[in-house]
Amino acid sequence: MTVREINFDGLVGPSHNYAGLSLGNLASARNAGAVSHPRAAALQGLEKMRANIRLGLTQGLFLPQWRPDGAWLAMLGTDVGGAEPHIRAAAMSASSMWAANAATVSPAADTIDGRTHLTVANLVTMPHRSHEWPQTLRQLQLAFSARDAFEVHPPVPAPFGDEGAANHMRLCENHGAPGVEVFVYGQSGGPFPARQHVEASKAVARLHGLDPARTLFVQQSDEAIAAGAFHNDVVAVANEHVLFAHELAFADRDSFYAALRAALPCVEIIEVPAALVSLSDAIRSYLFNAQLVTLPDGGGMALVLPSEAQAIPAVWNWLEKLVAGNGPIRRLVPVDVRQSMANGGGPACLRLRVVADSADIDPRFLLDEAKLDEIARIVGAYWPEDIAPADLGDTRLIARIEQSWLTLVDHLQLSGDLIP
Ligand code: SUG
Repeated sequence: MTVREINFDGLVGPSHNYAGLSLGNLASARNAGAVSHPRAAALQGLEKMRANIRLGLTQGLFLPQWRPDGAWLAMLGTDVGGAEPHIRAAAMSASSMWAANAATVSPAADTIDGRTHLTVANLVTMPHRSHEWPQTLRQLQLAFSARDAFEVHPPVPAPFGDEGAANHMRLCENHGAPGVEVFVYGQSGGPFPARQHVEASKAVARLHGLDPARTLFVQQSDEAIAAGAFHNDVVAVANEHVLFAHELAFADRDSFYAALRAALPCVEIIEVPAALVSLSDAIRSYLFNAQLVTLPDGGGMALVLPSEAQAIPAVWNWLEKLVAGNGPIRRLVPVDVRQSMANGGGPACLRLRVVADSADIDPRFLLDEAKLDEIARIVGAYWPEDIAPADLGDTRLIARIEQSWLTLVDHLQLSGDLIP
């Protein structure tokens, strides 16, 4: 049995658009009303997955969701033709691409019953994301159906907001060893909502059967949320024994670091000082919204980060010094995910990490380069090239979005399981 970290990326769906739906997400607000490019967006995501496979990593996939979400609209007593524009936009959202918000995952080595536990995130704070979980849950139940290896939990009930792995970090000596799980929650963020509630974090930790001595609940700083860090993964990322974080990410960093060092003495904390990289530059560049990955064959760690980080000299200079030193992070791998970035989603938002044996996972959710080529061909042939928010009610566009999804799902032999 080979347990390794698998990154499941959410494929950008054919309805990807910029409707400005996420309060507190500065990129989403800045690009509200812009014309989106769903085909280019999905191809960018697929190239990121390919680059990770070429780094020697194991790659999985979550499918986009059926849009418009007619079941949700029906619960609101309407349909896509009759809905008000903001409700229609919410029903058309492709936001499930950000798989870091799909679920929280506790690997088998951390849980009391020795199985990997996943809790689908309720995403209740944002209306356009609050209806993602039923279709996400369905995919999780399929991908992780092996009951001896996995337990998939339904969402924590509202009103306790849960945004999944975007507010969860795991530190350990190596991926298969027992870890320390860190749940980061928000309390207030000035004008912006705190999307992860401590009640939800604690519920997930209990449901997963984590050891309280190896579980930390840490408050995100109000300042970070107010500056636009609507999820912790915008200001911090962890992998194995390394925590890479902005100095202002946490409300009480000294206590957090002390507790982390006590629970995992081998931890290495790499902190970026605010004097060198301001919170605002960190959020503009999304340098922390990186995939911090362990390269195979003792190659150290690499930071797969958005190419936007190269455009801000304070950020790029700091990173170049970091990899020139003798630390655990040896390589910078910039990737172009600009279409997702324009809605506030960097490389780390687009993936959910699951530590497991790939033999236990439904192979329809695992990728190799040949499968990537086929998916790229379908995206190239079907995904719309452009969408302006005003087009979202257009019946021809809707028919095309539906056809794109059906073609992909059929190709991946998931029609029988995913079509209601
Ligand atoms: O929830 N954007 C997403 C971005 C999520 C990023 N994920 C992580 N940080 N892990 C969000 O705010 C855009 C909404 C729009 O269509 O305007 C949006 O939902």
